Amino acid sequence: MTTPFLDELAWRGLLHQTTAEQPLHTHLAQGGCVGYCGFDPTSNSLTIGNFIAIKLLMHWQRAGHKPIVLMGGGTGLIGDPSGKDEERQLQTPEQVEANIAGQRRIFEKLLDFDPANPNAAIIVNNYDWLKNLGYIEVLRDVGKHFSVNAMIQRDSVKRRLEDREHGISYTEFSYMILQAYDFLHLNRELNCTVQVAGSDQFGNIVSGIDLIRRESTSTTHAYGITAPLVTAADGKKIGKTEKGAVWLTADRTSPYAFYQYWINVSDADAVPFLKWFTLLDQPQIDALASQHEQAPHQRHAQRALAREMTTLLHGEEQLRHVEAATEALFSGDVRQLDQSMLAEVFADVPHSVHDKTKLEDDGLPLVELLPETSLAKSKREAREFLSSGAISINGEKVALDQALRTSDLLHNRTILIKRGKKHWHATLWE
Ligand code: 485
Repeated sequence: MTTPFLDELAWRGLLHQTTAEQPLHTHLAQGGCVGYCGFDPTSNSLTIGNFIAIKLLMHWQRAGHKPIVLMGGGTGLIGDPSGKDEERQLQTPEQVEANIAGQRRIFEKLLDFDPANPNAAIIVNNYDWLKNLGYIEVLRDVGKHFSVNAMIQRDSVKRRLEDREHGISYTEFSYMILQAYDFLHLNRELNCTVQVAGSDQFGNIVSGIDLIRRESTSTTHAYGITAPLVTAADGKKIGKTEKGAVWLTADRTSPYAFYQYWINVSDADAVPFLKWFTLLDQPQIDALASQHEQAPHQRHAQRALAREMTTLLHGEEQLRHVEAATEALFSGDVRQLDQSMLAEVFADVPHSVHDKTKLEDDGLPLVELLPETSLAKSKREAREFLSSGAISINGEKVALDQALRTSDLLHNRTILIKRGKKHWHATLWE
């Protein structure tokens, strides 16, 4: 028996664990199943690390099943201890609300919400049902099914019990009960039978399945499917750069920086990343993999990865922009960049601010300016670089005695200086 969803995850290296293997296969083979993944809104955007879980839902939908995105408006007020060695800072309800709005835009881009489709995705917020639960009611109806003996054996809790210094509050200790209750609620209300997530959530998923078994009729079944917590080949977390995480929205990581992240992944990461992150199919990735193996320096795999990911998250028009910008930077032909792309491309290079009036009349000699930038330490060094022809202005080589003038300003504000092949500095004139 083949189950397109699990087969797809398996060849991509995205399948870590499932519950009840055989019954799950039979269940999925019926088609049109309802499955969910929960996201606690701890930020107003999501990172490429979170993308893996969204990808599970994308494959789920493409295999004909119905995805539910659960936004943890309730659980986000509590804080999941899974994988955290310290108690979390409580978020305010306003923060959680704003974060949900921020994350929603991402899901709307990546899943099909068209209600005309029988397997259209939907978004739910667990605050809607968790807020109405009464304490006495939960302790009697739900709490009785949870053994504290078992709860303290769970990794997330155990670690914190052993670590006296940090410990765990009753609040976070109770988190798994809420997540279990969500699964029960979605099972009852929306016939949801599958929960997908990263492997750190396996315990929480099993708690839900147990609760469903105890609370429902004997015919109800529920299953869990997890993806591995993927890491880069050097063992590091994916998408963490010196400048912080790589985000899925343009307000936190510009499309240019996003594209650059993918184009620069290591040779060892390129093919696994194609499988994990893109929607390219197996023959397409196999073809790229063999090109990559024969001529890694041509970076076909990285280029495809950058193209696919930028299109998925930012659209084709943005892809064309960032490809043009990348080419301009490579060839040095930066004069053609429009104002906003200029800002994106040079957002991460060293820059300095100068007095615009100095550019008037005879202008400002480069020998004087360079020591005020990151490119030369002294006038002597500046003279050396200039006379060896190492310096270019807005992409054009300059001579030793050259001065900068108002006519050199790009978009009336910026002059780009480059030393050698790749040391850029942006001067801003105000
Ligand atoms: O009913 C649920 C309520 C909340 C959650 C899941 C189901 C969220 C879950 N407890 C959680 O903390 N998830 C993490 C998060 O929100 O950041 C991450 C997981 C990761 C992957 C991702 O969410 O650590 O493995 O599942 C979607």
